[in-house]
Amino acid sequence: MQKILITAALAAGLLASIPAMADSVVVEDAWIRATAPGQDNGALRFTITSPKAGKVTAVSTPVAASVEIHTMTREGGKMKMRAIDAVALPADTAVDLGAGGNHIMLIGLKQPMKAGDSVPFTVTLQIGDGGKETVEAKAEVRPVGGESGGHGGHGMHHGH
Ligand SMILES: [Cu+2]
Repeated sequence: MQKILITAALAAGLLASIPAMADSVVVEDAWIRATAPGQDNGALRFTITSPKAGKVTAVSTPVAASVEIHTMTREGGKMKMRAIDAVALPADTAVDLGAGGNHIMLIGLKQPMKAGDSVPFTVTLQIGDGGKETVEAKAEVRPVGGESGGHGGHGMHHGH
């Protein structure tokens, strides 16, 4: 275990030292908030950096029936969520999908998200006017309460 941790720390240090030279899309800090039994929606958060300008057009994961990219807008004094087609990625800029009202909604969870679990997901991007690119990543499930407020009651908007 200790050996793995040291290797990971070295790798992280190496990546941190050359962020501007990355030539592929990087997904970091991916996590999902743990859900209660019976809760069928969740939120995935991650930071993504693309060396070239593009956009995130889709996210998928085997643990949810569908995944939507959501944004929060203020309507008549209330915050509302709505699905959007894509999130723009400026070149070489870390975009936090979870800040600024944007978030990734997991709809129809097939199992509860338990703290400590690792959940695979795939991000589909369109780079420039060119073709599609997919990036595989994993999200760590974190216990409820580990984040600062503002997202409470999220599931309420998605009740079925
Ligand atoms: Cu949402």
